[in-house]
Amino acid sequence: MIERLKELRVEAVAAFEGASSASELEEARVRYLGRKSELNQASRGLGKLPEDERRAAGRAVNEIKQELSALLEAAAERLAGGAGGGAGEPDLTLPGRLPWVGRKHPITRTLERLETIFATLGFEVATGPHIEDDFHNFEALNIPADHPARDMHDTFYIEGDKLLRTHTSPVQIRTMQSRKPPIRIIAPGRVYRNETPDASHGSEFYQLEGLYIDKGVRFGELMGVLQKFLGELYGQEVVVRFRPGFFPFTEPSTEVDIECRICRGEGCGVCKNTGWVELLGAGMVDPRVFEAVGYDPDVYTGYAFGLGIDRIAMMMSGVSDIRLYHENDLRFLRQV
Ligand code: FA5
Repeated sequence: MIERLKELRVEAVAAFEGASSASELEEARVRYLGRKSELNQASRGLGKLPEDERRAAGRAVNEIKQELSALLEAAAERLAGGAGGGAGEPDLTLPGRLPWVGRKHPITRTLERLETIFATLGFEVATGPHIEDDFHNFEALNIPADHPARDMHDTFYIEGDKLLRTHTSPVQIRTMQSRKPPIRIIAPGRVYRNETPDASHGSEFYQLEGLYIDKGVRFGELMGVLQKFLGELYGQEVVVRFRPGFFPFTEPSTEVDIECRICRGEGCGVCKNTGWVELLGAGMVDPRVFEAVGYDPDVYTGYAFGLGIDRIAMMMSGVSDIRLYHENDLRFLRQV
């Protein structure tokens, strides 16, 4: 009997190790370990053996059962790990796995779109530092110390007169200091305000500054350029509203709103139930700014504007919370 058990063991090992699919393995299991298998029958017949043979045969049966059970488990694992799951065959009906392709952040894409539109309108790109000084961020823009307008910019101060720029307007000053008119620039970049974030306010967000200085520039040109720009961005049917506004560095000044594209003017959390979203501030450069940079206000005039890029992006893709852009959650970023 021991001899037969040894033969059985060799056959079973070959069958388990050679199984190339789950069904083949199951067949081998039934044959060598199943209820009606030779091994099981030998196990049941042990009682009929003479005393001296019984013990040795019993040990051999148990050892073989244990070994074959372990081999069966290993073979099952091997087949499950292979192509096509447990079946051992690839499932050709499954959809292919697309490789993950990275892409630009929606704010970057919006920024590039804005740069393209303004390039066609003759604007070139200028940049400036994020760590600014009091002169460029405030003084030269006609916001002296203790001026109430400083309260509108909740500023992160660093040390001395250094601060994180609260808007992109200091790039106006740096550009005018380093060049002579005509100047026609846009200056996009990140700005910082110590504000409590909500659906439409971030404490870090992006602005794009525009500046055009030459002889004889008029307010009507500013309105025309902004209307053209918003039409290019949102489609010619966009509803634009120019509201009187105040900025110490422009006179006269205007705030420019568009009808809220999340609720189509009905009122929602993003537009604070007004139906309008403020996208930018603008106006004619104040003569005091020209004096601060050494331009003659009797010779030159110009306009400036500053818009919130995050808000532009929100209105373009119907995103209802500005904070989503800065949380780096790929589940959101893959959708917009
Ligand atoms: C300014 O920052 C002026 N420097 C803009 C300007 C430039 C006016 C040139 C005139 C001439 P204001 O604080 O309103 O203005 O911000 C401009 C735009 O930035 C707003 O219209 C809005 O779109 C966006 N913005 C302002 N605060 C936030 C914020 N906390 N989160 C997101 N966007 C904001």
